[in-house]
Amino acid sequence: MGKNVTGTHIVKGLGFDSFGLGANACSVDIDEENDKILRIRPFHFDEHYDPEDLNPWKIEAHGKTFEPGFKTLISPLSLCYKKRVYSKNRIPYPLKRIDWDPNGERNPQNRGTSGYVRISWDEAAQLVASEIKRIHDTYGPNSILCEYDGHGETKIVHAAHGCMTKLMELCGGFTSQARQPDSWEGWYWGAKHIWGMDPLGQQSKQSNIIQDISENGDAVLFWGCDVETTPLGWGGYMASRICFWFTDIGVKQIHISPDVNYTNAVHADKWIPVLPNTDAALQLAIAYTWITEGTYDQEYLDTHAVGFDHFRYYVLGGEDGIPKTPKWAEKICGVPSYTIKAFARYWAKHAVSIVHCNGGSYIRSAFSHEPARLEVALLGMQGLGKPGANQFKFMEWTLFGIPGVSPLPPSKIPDMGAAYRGWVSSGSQPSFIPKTMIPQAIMGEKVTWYGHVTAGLPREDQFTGPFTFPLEGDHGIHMVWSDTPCWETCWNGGYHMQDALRHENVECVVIQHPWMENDCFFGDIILPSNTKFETEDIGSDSDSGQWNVVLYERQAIQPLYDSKSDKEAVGEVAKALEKFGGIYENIYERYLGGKTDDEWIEYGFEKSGVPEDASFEEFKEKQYFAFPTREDYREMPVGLSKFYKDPEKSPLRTPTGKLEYYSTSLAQMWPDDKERGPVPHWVDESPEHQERQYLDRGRTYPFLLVSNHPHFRVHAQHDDVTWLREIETCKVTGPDGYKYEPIWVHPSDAGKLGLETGDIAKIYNERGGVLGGVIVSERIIPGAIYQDHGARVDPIVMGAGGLDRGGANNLIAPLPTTSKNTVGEVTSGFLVNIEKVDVFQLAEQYPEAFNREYDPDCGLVATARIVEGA
Ligand SMILES: Nc1nc2c(c(=O)[nH]1)N[C@H]1C(S)=C(S)[C@@H](COP(=O)(O)OP(=O)(O)OC[C@H]3O[C@@H](n4cnc5c(=O)[nH]c(N)nc54)[C@H](O)[C@@H]3O)O[C@H]1N2
Ligand SMILES: Nc1nc2c(c(=O)[nH]1)N[C@H]1C(S)=C(S)[C@@H](COP(=O)(O)OP(=O)(O)OC[C@H]3O[C@@H](n4cnc5c(=O)[nH]c(N)nc54)[C@H](O)[C@@H]3O)O[C@H]1N2
Ligand SMILES: [Mo]
Repeated sequence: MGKNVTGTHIVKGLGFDSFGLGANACSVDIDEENDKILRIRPFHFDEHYDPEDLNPWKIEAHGKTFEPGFKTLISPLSLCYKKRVYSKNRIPYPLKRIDWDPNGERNPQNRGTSGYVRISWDEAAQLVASEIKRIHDTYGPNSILCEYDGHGETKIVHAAHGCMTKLMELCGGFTSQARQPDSWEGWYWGAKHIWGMDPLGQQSKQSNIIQDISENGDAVLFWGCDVETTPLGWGGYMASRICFWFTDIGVKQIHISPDVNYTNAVHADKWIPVLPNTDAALQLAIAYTWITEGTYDQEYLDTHAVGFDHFRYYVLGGEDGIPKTPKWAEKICGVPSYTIKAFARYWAKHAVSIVHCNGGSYIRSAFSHEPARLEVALLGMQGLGKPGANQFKFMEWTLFGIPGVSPLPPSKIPDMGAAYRGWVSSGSQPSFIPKTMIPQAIMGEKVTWYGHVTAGLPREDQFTGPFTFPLEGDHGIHMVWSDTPCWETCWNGGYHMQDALRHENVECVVIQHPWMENDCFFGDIILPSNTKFETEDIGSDSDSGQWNVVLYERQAIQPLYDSKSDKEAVGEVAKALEKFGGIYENIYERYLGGKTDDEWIEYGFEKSGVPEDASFEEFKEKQYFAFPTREDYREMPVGLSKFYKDPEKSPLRTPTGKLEYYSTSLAQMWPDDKERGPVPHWVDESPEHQERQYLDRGRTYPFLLVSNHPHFRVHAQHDDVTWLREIETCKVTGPDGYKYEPIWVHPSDAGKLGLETGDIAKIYNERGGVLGGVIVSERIIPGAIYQDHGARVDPIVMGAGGLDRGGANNLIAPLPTTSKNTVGEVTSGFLVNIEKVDVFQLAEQYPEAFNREYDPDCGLVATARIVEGA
């Protein structure tokens, strides 16, 4: 015991949280000296526990054994995090926009360009409180939009997001920005109608699937899946270890994606390049091959499915006269017909499981419900649930706290909900707006949609509505309060959000954030919040599948500059509200919930699932509590094996309890929907989306942009981390010394376009353009262009038709949602063109943008925006 760690260290959970539940897989030990973070290193589960007492699980197959390790397999993003803490882009103190005068001219049109002056916390809190009171009196509480969902540091008592909603609820309500099931839009809107759930891991059990594949599987199909990138913040490198294990025991790994991502470069036995968001065509051609060659499991479908005849009719061309042959698919998806046939035949003969992290960026493309449904359709045709043939997810294994959701043997999942101080569920507010429709709603458009648009709700929820914003008698949005200021960088049609935030409807924008980036530039009042290193908290580590622990997270350093935690920042506003009396009376105490931080931590520990006799004092001393693996883990049913064995006794959550190749509920609800009909289809276009290369628009914008989750960032986070920016492929240094966001272009396209590695180019469509630095590479399929999602906005021209230097390509993503009756985001797999630019000429044309203070090591710096009081 204690063999790996010496000296003092502070334990922190350092993953990237989805819903404030604090789960992560990247706990770290921090060495601190003289109030400085010296280094961040892996955390050792066995520091205070004997490994044998923790009952290590084992996976055994082909004479080999796979076991958990005893230190966290943390990602570079976490190892580098001290550079984020000490970033030159930290907001040092409360700020007010220089030309925003609450008693005079508010100049909304200048948001994004104006400078800021330093103010005191007291003044900042008074300003926010007065604005809340004024908006309440003039328009009512629903005129305040709270943007509070999103990823954040894994904080519990000092919640990264949503503290303001606790306060606003006490003030009579607010309009909530509803969390999308963004990560797996296509699954949510599509797969649910064929098998009753999102991807398998999300709602149902996937226990023991790795054991099952190891014993019975021939191949794992990575369909748009980069386990060396996207599980890092959630599952650490466990997924990577599992890929090496598969190689070790001879389980083949087949990858389908437009790019050579960080996983197929290392682990793939076979890579099948496909054009972005054309997977549905490829899937239909696989179904065609199986149907015409008689190599699918009709007996299984007879007992486990309904409506297969409708599907077969469509695939064979009965409905539209177009048989979905491999030749037909080849022209759309770029995969040669012989490859499609060979692949379909291999699959039919072998036990194949499909793995996702969250689905691949095409799951967030136009009509994404179709490829998601088609994947389940294919799995069903090969006897879904039989040994070696399941689907599983490689990350967020404990997201909804469902036992058995991890494909690895689980222990008890700690529950951090009791101590959690942020986030009021978006569904709890009568006035809410899907995140994808925020810009239009702010600009005064009446928006309508179906469903509560939050992950985890049952299928039927998609049929509730229509919902509308604004509610009858309400007055639209007049104030925005955001603790997640990266909408323009992370969502659909970002340039419209720039227009919305500068719209005259919006009288006040309050931002609460540690770093000066993205939507922060549009704030009128900016409250500097801080990182989890600067506060004391409780947390958990449970997503790696190794060990589940509850963490006592001591404060590592004093708050930097004049910052406060999000909880404390909102607390300041609560105090300032009290002077107005009435509903605001005693509101600070009520906001705190009757406990000090310490008491919340203790309460959280007691309610987390630890045994009743576990001592809080011992927990504080050891800094963690570890749960042993559950004794009965080998008995837990594998994935959908129970459904496979007896669909009557273990039905799916569809209306018939079976796989629905024809969805009667979709047919009844929306008989005229051509985009998401009862049977999954290939969809060419819709009035909102013409994103196919072979359509007219494809002549003007001939390339499909792939915008994956960034390897070197978590969405909008970490773009300022100096150590990551040093990596050669992380940024491309332009002739002007600016570090541009990389764009991958295939050599054959680059030749035609006259582009070379190191050139600066503009990716554009009618919605505007973003710059980037070219890397000519065979890592991307010809006809597609690749640029990561999430680079920081650095505006040259703002608003629709604008231009951005930072390379935040969500600015030019389509604003319309997935399809007619679904409101998912469309942020990847859309059409663009690309051309080389001369940055010196642009600098002459736009001196203000090109002369902004800038440090190539960090990128944008906070002081660039501060005009007085620095
Ligand atoms: N092009 C493209 N776009 C996409 C996707 C894609 O595949 N391609 N994927 C989509 C998906 S799946 C998702 S989940 C979304 C993610 O979209 P978001 O969840 O909106 O993005 P994050 O960058 O994770 O955002 C969180 C924000 O919270 C801030 N933050 C972190 N910790 C704290 C804290 O303690 N306090 C405060 N106040 N702020 C904090 C971060 O700095 C950041 O600004 O993006 C979507 N957008
Ligand atoms: N480092 C890092 N990790 C993250 C995040 C991050 O921002 N950075 N974000 C987290 C979040 S919120 C989520 S939701 C998950 C997302 O996890 P995923 O949805 O799995 O991630 P993506 O990067 O969108 O896509 C994964 C892979 O899909 C492939 N792909 C892209 N387009 C297509 C296509 O049209 N067809 C096919 N077949 N394949 C395609 C690409 O090879 C890409 O590498 O990641 C999480 N982890
Ligand atoms: Mo996500």
